[in-house]
Amino acid sequence: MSEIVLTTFDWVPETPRGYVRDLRLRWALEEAGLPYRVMSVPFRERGPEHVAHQPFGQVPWLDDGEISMFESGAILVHLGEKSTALLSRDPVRRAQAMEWLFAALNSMEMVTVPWSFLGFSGDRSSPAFTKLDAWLGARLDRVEPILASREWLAGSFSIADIAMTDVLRLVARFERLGAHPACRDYVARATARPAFVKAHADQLAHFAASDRLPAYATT
Ligand SMILES: N[C@@H](CCC(=O)N[C@@H](CS)C(=O)NCC(=O)O)C(=O)O
Repeated sequence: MSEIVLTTFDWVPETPRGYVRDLRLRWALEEAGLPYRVMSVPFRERGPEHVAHQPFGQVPWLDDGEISMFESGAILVHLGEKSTALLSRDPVRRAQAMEWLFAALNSMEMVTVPWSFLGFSGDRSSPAFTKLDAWLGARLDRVEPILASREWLAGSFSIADIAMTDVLRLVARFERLGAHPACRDYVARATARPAFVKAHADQLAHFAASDRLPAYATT
């Protein structure tokens, strides 16, 4: 079996720590019990080698033998093919996991990312933020009864739950799940899983280890 190598930044500022998308893949790998190694690329200097693996100069990407893949959702599917702990072989469950994976990354994250960017920038009374917040609220209103009616999105825990939880975690960070208790409980349930706890702690330790590097020491 080829070695799985997950690449992320060597360092990021405090704010995104615990939320960088390599977390999704660490979490999946821990759930599946697949051995892997973590490699770093410089946060500041993103050279041609980096862009050859991730054309937007972002992270994460994953190497698995002759395969090198970027996009966390695509990598989750790749890992799902390796373990039934991540993706059922039952066609109905599998279809549910795929639709909810895409819903998390497309229907939800397409709203949560601009919403959080504007939220972090501070002006939450701007018309743009108000519109995005209403859009997010409408999406949450639809997901709420679904999460109230089932423990996991596709029968058993799957890659769809990793993606949806990670997307909703960012919303929870701004305390925006107050009116959506089923979403809040779902995030709490998923992030209590030992695989998430380890993945999260490992990411924090990974970035903290670079705080003393000369390139980042004064930041
Ligand atoms: N759609 C991509 C998004 C990747 C992404 O946004 N990565 C962030 C870290 S979580 C990043 O590299 N940000 C630095 C930048 O955009 O310059 C995925 O899911 O893999």
